[in-house]
Amino acid sequence: MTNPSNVIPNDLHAFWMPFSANRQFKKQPRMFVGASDMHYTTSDGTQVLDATAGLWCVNAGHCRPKITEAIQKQAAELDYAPAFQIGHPKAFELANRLVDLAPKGMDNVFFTNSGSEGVETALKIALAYHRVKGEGARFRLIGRERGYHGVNFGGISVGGIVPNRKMFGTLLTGVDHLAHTHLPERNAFSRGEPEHGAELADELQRIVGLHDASTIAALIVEPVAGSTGVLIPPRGYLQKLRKICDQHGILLIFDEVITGYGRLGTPFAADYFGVMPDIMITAKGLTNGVIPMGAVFVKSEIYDAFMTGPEHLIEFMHGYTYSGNPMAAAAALGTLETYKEEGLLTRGADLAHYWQEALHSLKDAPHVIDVRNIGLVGAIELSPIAGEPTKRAFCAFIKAFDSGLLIRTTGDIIALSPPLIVEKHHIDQIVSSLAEILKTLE
Ligand code: PXG
Ligand code: PLP
Repeated sequence: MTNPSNVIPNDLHAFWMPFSANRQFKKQPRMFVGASDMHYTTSDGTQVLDATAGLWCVNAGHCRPKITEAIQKQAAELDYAPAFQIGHPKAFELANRLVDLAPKGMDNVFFTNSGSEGVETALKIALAYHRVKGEGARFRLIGRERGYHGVNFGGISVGGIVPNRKMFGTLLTGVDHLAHTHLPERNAFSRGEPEHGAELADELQRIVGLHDASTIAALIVEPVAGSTGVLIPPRGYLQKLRKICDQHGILLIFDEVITGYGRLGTPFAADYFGVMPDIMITAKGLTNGVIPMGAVFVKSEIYDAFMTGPEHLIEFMHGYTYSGNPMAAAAALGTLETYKEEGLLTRGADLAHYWQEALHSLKDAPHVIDVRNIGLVGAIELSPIAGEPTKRAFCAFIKAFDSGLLIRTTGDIIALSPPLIVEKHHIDQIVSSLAEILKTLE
């Protein structure tokens, strides 16, 4: 099979890569062929320091023995079990372990295969919950500008990323959005939660006034928006959202796909902010990224509301062929074991200050217009090249890669989220490499 005539024949053509510049990539491929702990190995044998935990998911570092062994053993013991009307012990064991780890009151878990499916699941639970309670008029879903909730239709409807939405016609109806909370003019160079902007939560009150609470099912937000460039909630903002939701019987859904499993130095962002959602979506770090899996947590009141009617009937018409599948469950159990043994779900708290000060040392580096951080997440926002947004940060990504450092960029923002096993000397290396790269950017 050959490519169009202007491209050299290769075997990269068939794979339509997700969220990638396919043509640019296939001319200049970047390939990982191995990984261990904090590093990837490229196809030419270079070691690349992972400052992004893969795609925010490899929280325990790469190729960790407990996880590898769990998967190997599971593959030989029970490969697949039907997900509907039949169980296998590890899915139940995992659900119990997760409930023990989650904020108090999150008592039931629904398994999915990704964050995107977790989002669809959470939205469907919210809508169906009101209906089983006799409040079926609550059909509206509220999201937020710059929110990322995966790529399926429900998720892009409540999400707030214009390029992810505009190509796909009619999305879910009955959706409204809060304003995003990124206020660089007031909050630039914040350490941790920014001081200004909690009043943006009052927009929810305005939306309730417009549509009436009796039509609103749920509000979904990322506690810290990751994908659109690490947007940290202003101090008091999430608490206000919780209060307004409570006043009006609106379910609060936290999308913790990035913040879950230790990213902020607590098991979940709900713990960090002391704000308890009604539904919590997790994925990524659940299995250390090794096998696709998501877990949607719900409060027991929600689960219990469905457990009515004749016992032989299915209570919730939803599920995936691979919900809680044995390989994923084994990977997740191995992951939780690793987190526990190494204290990784709270390790971020010990390192957060060092991380913060290291990142903020880049304040005066060329092109830097903001540095922000929380837990073991950080962002360095660059001024865009006039007329060519995203180019400067993408150039930083390529230069970093070529110098042995993996970063993520979104727009003109560099987002950093190293595995939670990161050591201080890795942090020093990330920051000194970035300082050098920033000096060389156009
Ligand atoms: N919700 C949130 C908050 C996410 O961050 C998803 C849902 C979807 O998860 P899946 O597993 O379906 O991809 C995500 C995923 C990036 C990046 O570089 C972020 C995500 C995925 C890939 C890249 O910012 N977030
Ligand atoms: N499409 C078809 C034709 C199917 O039979 C199924 C599942 O049985 C699906 C889609 C959904 O697949 P999954 O359960 O893996 O999400």
